[in-house]
Amino acid sequence: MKYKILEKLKQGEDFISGQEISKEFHITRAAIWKYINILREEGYNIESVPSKGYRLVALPDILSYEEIKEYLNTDFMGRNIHYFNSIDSTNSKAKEIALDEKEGTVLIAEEQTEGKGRMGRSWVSPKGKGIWMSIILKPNVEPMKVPKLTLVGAAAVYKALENMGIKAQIKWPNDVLIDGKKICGILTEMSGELNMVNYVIMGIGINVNLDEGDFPEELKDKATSLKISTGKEISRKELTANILNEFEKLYLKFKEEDNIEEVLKISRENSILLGEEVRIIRGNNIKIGKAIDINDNGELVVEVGDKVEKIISGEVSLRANK
Ligand code: BT5
Repeated sequence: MKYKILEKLKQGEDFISGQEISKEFHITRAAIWKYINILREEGYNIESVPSKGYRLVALPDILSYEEIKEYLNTDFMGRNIHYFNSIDSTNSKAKEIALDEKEGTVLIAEEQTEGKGRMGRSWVSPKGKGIWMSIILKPNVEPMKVPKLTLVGAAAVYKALENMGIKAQIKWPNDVLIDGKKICGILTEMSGELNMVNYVIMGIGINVNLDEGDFPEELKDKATSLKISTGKEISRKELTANILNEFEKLYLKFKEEDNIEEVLKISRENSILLGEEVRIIRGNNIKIGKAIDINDNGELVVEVGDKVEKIISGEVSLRANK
């Protein structure tokens, strides 16, 4: 009911009387008042004037389905959104519910208190400033193909930013950068058996409107936000929908045709690693080589001495003294 009232307020440019709402939805004035207050708590600025009724003054930039849907043009991606004001980690929660949810279900939180990076690292996710979301996927593909999905996610973020006039770069396999600093990280987690995928959780974190002070000291040199780099606030709901729109198209090609051509093109043309010296870090073992390609399987090809190595996952970082 509250969303029906919200829709009605969104349609009207001027005040809508309590009587009109009450007649249309067959509810009492007291009930309308209750729903209006709930909407206000969610961040909607609704003015009420006794003789005139209610008027929506401003829409909040919150990441509920109600706010995202007007920018969405997907078939199934993001059509079912679980929205949280605060949560430990959207990836952790997604894993709890994945088996019971449809493919394309998205979990989004305004804040994460225990946001996760890869290999037990943490992800800074302050309230109302970023996009912290996880997409539940159920591709009927061999588990060994799943690592490619991280590249699909990064390419979708790249394209969505491009649609909004922002130029980014991709650091294989899971980072998106601006001016050499990280604005997005992707954490892909899978549950599967030897030859079958139960589900994949694709966690995407984007620093949208964070200010310098939102980053801990140790990240200030390595991380930035869209607001810091462009000098203006970016609509989180528009960007979220844009990512889901782009992701659905690329994901369907991956899943149904095993085709990641466009993803590879984007990854190669906008790679921060290709042509550079990289460190391949596997536990205590560190090798130095030159990244020369991202091959058709989505693996990073690195020249180490006179040998060529293909890297599927693992930690690859740019040499610090580059
Ligand atoms: C990642 O890991 O980049 C994956 C991040 C995935 C975050 C999303 S948010 C929604 C979903 N739910 C979750 O709990 N996680 C996912 P990795 O490559 O391991 O990078 C982690 C490292 O990046 C940290 O050790 C820090 O150095 C740095 N870092 C932490 N928070 C950051 C931030 N907000 N922006 C940029 N860098 C950050």
